Amino acid sequence: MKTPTYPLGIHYQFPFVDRKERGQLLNWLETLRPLWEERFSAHNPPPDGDQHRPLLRPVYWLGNWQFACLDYYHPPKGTLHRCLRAEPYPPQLKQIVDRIEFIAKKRFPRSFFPEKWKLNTCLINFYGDKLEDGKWVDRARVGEHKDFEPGPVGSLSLGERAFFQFVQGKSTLGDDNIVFSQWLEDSSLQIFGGDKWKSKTFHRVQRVEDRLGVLIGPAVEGFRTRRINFTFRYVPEEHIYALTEMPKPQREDIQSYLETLALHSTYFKKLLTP
Ligand SMILES: O=C(O)CCC(=O)C(=O)O
Repeated sequence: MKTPTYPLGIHYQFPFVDRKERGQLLNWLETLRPLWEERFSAHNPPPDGDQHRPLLRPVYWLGNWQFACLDYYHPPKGTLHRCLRAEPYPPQLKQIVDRIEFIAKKRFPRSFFPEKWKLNTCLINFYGDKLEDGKWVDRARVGEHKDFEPGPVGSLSLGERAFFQFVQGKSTLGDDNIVFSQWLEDSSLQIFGGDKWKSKTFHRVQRVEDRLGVLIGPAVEGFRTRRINFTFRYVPEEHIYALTEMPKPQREDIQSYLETLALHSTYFKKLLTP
């Protein structure tokens, strides 16, 4: 594939982090214990035709944690008790996020930014193979979806490169619905914003290459990680809740996740300490 020219609303930079920063991030990532979340829960059971199932990959959130079983952040209607205040960015990531905000503001028109926009939320996705019934199965992809947090989203990739696409609608028309495709390389930055890329199209990760044969990231039982992606987003502060502000059903649904996180994170340990 030729190097694409990037349309307004998509910025791509490779490399974005240098070897030293990459190394620091990978060292810090080793200290995390990502979670295998279930999509649904006792108080939020699967709708008709769906079933209880784990997510395709382990995840970790910073800034606020959007648990799958609380249905993620979905304005304008789904904003209440969806986002639990979580760990702040570590210093090595904070600096990188400041740079991404600066670049986004330089590259994109003001109309792309909601008031008070800042990248205060980060989803870390771990891509790789999952051990299923004794076999390693490639689970390194994400289906079409939108990131509903308002304003531009910044995406930093580490590890094997990923084939990323924006598509129009969840169509079964083969390739007809593809609007823009690109590879996201190791250490690259992608930022996308504006109506076309945030609202009018979906995005997905079609596949992650397996060329280097190198595993990265923290140990996760039954999983081999070959790519790690950080997406930085904005959630208005008034939509981020402390644990004490969460109603009982939501607290019950996430309690076991918090206990698991508390085994390795001082932030979550403190949160659960009366
Ligand atoms: O892994 C990526 O490059 C994209 C991840 C993504 O689409 C998301 O976190 O919403």
